[in-house]
Amino acid sequence: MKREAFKMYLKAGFEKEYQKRHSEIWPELVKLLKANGVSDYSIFWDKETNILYAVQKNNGAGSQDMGENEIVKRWWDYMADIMEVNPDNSPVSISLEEVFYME
Ligand code: RM4
Repeated sequence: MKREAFKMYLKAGFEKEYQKRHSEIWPELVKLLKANGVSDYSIFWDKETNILYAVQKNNGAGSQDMGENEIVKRWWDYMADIMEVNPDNSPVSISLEEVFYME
C-alpha cells in the first residue's frame, strides 16, 4: 500500500463550491477510484494560497490510466470551471514527496 500526495490549484473564491461538489461526488467515480486501489483519500484546502493538497493510499490494483477513463474525464470537465486545469481539463497537479510518516 503506497501513500501518495499531490497538490492542485483552486480558483479564488470557489472553496464552498468545490466542497459542495465533492460532498455530492458521483458514486460511479467513487466506485472507480476504489476499484483502482485508491482509499483513504482526503483533499485539504490552503486558504492562503488556494492550493489543494490531496493525500491518498493506493494498493496498486489500478489496471488503467485513470486519466483515460470516461468517468474521470467527465468529472474533470465538470470541475474545470473552478480549478486550474491543463488544455484537456485535467487538473494541474504536482506530485509531493513524503518526508515524514507516523503510523
Ligand atoms: C478533485 C480532482 C481529482 C479527483 C478528485 C475526486 O477535484 O478532480 O482528479 O480525483 O476531485
